[in-house]
Amino acid sequence: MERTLILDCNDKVGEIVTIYGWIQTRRDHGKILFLDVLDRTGLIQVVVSQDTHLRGVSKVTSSAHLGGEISPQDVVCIIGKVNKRPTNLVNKNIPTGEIEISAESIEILSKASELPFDMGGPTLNLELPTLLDWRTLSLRHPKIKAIFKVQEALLSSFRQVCQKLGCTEVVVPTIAASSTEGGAEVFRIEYFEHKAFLTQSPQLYKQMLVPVFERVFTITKAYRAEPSVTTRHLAEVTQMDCEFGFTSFDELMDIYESIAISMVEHVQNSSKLYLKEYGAEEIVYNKIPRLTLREAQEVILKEYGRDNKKEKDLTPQDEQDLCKWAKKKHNSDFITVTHFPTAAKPFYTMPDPKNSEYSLSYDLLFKGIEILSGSQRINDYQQLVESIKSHGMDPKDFEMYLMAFKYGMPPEGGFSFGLERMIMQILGLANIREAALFPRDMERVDIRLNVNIKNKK
Ligand code: AMO
Repeated sequence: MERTLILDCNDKVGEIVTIYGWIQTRRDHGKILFLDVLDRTGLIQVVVSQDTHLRGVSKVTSSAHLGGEISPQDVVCIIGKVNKRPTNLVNKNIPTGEIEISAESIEILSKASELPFDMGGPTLNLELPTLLDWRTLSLRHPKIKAIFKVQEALLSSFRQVCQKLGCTEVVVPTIAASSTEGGAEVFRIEYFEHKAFLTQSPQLYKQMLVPVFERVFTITKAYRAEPSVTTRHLAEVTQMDCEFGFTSFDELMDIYESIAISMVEHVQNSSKLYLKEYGAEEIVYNKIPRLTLREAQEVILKEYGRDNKKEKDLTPQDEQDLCKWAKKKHNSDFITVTHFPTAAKPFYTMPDPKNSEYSLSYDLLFKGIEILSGSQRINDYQQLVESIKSHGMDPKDFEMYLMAFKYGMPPEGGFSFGLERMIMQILGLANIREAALFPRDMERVDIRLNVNIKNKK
């Protein structure tokens, strides 16, 4: 018989259906056995009685253990009748809560080994390292899976908005001959007989593509050799990047703020059930406040009593406090901070023509953490060559990149959203590792590595 997806059983009351899926839980109640069965569309309760025919189930013991050896994560094919549940047994928490299947036959298609922990509860009560050690299994739990349905919603809305803005989607290399963001946090790799780097961001390539497409976007991996363990840093990050030709500093901020709002709106509309599972608060976004770094540091001093006015960046505590302030004063979960010191930014960042000590750069903070950064870029060839030199690098290492500027580059700029940080903040996760399917950090590449770790906040 043709397969019926579990969610579609809602329209098949009184009919015989065939469902395929995984056993989520089994509950033995004397002469009746309840199975929760899960497929890609959802979960349904299946009632097994003594009349149910068990195919491929070898150890069918009588009475108490109806269903014999059926156990969680077994892959099954079940044929049965869809019935309305008695009113007092309706489960309002699931979309199939008003129905159940009375099983006529069950076949085990793939038997699961005994599980290392209970996967039947509404949450997986495991420490993060255990959750990650058993990733293939823990991802199957509906509450963990929900994180990656939110990820999917963010990715697809980012893509849609960028397409509407006239950006061409590009795929760029992650192996490069030079580093992009500066600093020591770069992975060196052996590339045949040469040295190369894993890209810290798609930065140079997206800029090189502006004279080709004018507006581009990419969703790509970026690598950061962070030699410490924090709750907000990964060694492999998913970045959602844009680059726009013929745009001013203010237009760039308008654009990324509208993309952020569109993504959040889309997630709030499309992923209500997943957000509810995490008790995620509704996200508020009126007009997003914009402060320069120095203005933001004034707020920190006035409202929170910390004098960081000489610092070249925000501290993690500053980010949290500024977000609290933006919520209280402006009813916004977002806040933009601009004009970071030029000396502290990568070589491609445009100094502010009004005061070159500061740059035309911005960060977007969301619910206590930076989720995006970017800038207006230096688009003049000679100025860029000088900037590379003043950052202690050799323009010869940037030959291909500089070529794009030598032959006609309009005023341009862009930005990059960190996907995992967005998910973490939307769902209120305690650790960014929960927001990556297979997170990489200093102590883990799927399996735990044996390393000395520095901890930082
Ligand atoms: P930046 O280095 O600020 O800027 O990165 C952009 C965004 O990527 C995310 N991010 C990270 N997330 C988790 N772990 C990390 N180690 C990590 N590093 C970065 C953050 C951050 O805001 N090329 C510029 C962007 C541009 O100018 O267009 C860049 O990479 O959310």
